Amino acid sequence: MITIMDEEILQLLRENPSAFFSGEQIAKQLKVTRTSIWKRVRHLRAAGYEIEASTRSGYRLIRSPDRLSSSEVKPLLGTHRLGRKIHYFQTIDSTNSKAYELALGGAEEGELVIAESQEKGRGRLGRHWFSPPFLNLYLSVILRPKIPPQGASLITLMAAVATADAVQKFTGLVPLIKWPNDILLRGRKVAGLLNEIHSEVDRIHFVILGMGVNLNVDGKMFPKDVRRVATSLKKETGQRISRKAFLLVLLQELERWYAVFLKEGSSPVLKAWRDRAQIKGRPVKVHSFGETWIGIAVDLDSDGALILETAWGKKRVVAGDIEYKNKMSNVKPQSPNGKNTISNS
Ligand code: BT5
Repeated sequence: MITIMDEEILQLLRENPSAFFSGEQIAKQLKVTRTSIWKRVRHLRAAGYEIEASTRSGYRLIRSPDRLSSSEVKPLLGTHRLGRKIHYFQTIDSTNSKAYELALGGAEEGELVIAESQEKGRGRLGRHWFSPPFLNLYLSVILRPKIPPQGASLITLMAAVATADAVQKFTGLVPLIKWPNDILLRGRKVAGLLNEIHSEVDRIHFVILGMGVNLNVDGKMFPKDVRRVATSLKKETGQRISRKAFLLVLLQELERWYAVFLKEGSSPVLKAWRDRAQIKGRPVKVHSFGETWIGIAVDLDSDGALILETAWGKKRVVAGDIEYKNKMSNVKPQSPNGKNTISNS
């Protein structure tokens, strides 16, 4: 574990990367003994930091590992709103659960929870998110937009657009968004979003934007059921991805799109989402609250619901999963086996 004292030592070493910092100076600044500095330096080396030590001159930071701790990320951040405070964990049950707890306790807009791995990474509807250590990105962002709860799905769409833009800026590859919030490369999921809100009837208290992006995980590592549907940036580009560098781009894109959403409202977000999703006119099978609908995707409604043309007329689907079908003739029309969750538009 990287302690606060470790962070402070690193901060001092980073201030003047080309020069040595004597053990005595560091000890004086942090008001501890030289022996405890030496112990922490040994610990930092074991954690992957390359620190040169000279008996005469002191310590010099040569190279940092690809870690996403506050001291690694914050000095590089180009954002204003996002990341002013970073809660970092080597491992955690779920960054979303932690962010929710922090937000209930008064954490401010823009605070981030970042973990190197998740023991109970969560997908939507109680599903699991595969979260192996030190390979990918597991991030939750606390937002406090002054909007009614009905606007929450627009925040999800906004985050999907920002993630897709970040992937494209970083790799040059062009991702597609699959309704509601999967980011796909060559038809496989490279990122997923889990957004949770806490609200009263007419206003949101906070939104937790949960983002999982597969960066360096190898295809073979995915559990069998996930392997068929998932990919990573490394797999798609053939190159190892700097998680820190990707995180910086992702936060910049998210901050940019959030500002657009707050200033200009939903239309630029919906337009960008439609461009990225290319769903109009595609035959789809939709699973929503235990019901299955088959039809042609007509559009995205202004609140983010999917509008479907079915044999029973137009349907609005507010939540669920879709499968793309190549041709309508490949799918048998199926009548829904319930009501309420899908309403006539
Ligand atoms: C999602 O759910 O796609 C939302 C995933 C959100 C994960 C982030 S990580 C940080 C934050 N903290 C959390 O606890 N969660 C968020 P859904 O659409 O329900 O997709 C889940 C399905 O995707 C699973 O049932 C698997 O089939 C598949 N899957 C699981 N792990 C995956 C992975 N690493 N990459 C691609 N697909 C995966």
